Amino acid sequence: MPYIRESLTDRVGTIAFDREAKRNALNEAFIAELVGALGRFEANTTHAVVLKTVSKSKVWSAGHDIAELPKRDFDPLPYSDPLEQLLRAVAAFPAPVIAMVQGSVWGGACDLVMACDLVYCDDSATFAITPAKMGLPYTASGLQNFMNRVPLAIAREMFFTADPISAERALRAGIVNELLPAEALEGIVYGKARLIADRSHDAIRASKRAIQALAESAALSPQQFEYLHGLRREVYQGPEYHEGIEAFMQKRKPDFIGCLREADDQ
Ligand code: LCV
Ligand code: LCV
Repeated sequence: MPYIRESLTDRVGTIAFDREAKRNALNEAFIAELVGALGRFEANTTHAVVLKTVSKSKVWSAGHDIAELPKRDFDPLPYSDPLEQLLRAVAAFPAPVIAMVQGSVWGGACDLVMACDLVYCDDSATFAITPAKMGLPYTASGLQNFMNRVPLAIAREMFFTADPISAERALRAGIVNELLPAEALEGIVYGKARLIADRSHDAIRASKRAIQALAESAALSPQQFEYLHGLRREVYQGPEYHEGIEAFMQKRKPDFIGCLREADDQ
């Protein structure tokens, strides 16, 4: 498995990201291994799973593999998107999934951290959600994931600026459960995982599923749903999404203002 290292000890599973060359960007093959590992852990009565990087690195994950995003006119994050499938697999896993974060977290990887049940980090961690950098319309489920986790003011700041927030601010905002010294992080995370693994798996599975169901329960009329879908389609069929992708692939800063000028000229 070129992208992850997987282990299981005393009912605590570990998945370590091992795609440093691409800053642990989550492509389809990487995600297939992550989902596969969760499936194997579920089959082996695993009572807690830790997500981490194989070694302390500057970047925990650079988010969705941008090379795998559609170039224009198609929904970049459809329900079937591998990253969306991973987020659902983490939420559906019948035991707590714990993110141990060292380094920067970007885009869909920030959504992945938010989908985890518990998050612990050291002060090298930063968190950024980046659709505004990509000209990309984020998903309603992803927005709800953030709104369930952080105050609206923080969710708006993160989505409107696409700027990383520090570990200290992430602690205050409720993104992380604890901000720990780097040398203590692994010991404390695995101590929590082992404590959870020693508790009633049935009671915890029921609590996790109930919390998930209650957190997701937002009454949306079909008309409201269609409105949200229309908002997204306007963006991913627009020039700014195309410019966002092109700019990243050409390793340059996107020129969204230029898109506005082009639109005015047309
Ligand atoms: C593919 C990559 C990536 C990458 N994909 O190293 O949130 S949404 O809605 O936007 C969602 C759709 C999403 O998740 O979009 C992705 C959002 N991610 C980002 O905006 C982060 C993009 N990456 C970066 O800003 C930098 O790579 C960071 C700051 C993470 C690391 O910078 P550093 O200088 O350490 P490089 O940029 O040199 O990247 C090393 C290699 O990883 C590739 C990048 O193209 C380069 O590949 P090559 O060595 O082949 O040139 N890479 C990095 N991120 N998300 N590929
Ligand atoms: C009956 C008790 C109790 C007790 N019931 O003193 O959250 S849920 O879903 O689980 C929910 C259903 C719920 O609330 O379940 C109960 C959760 N409570 C606990 O888990 C705490 C259980 N108790 C303890 O851990 C210890 O008793 C504490 C740490 C509270 C105090 O310890 P300490 O050494 O000071 P003892 O354990 O010696 O208890 C003194 C007396 O109180 C009884 C206990 O059985 C003992 O009675 P006897 O002297 O007759 O032996 N006792 C304590 N908690 N929840 N009885």
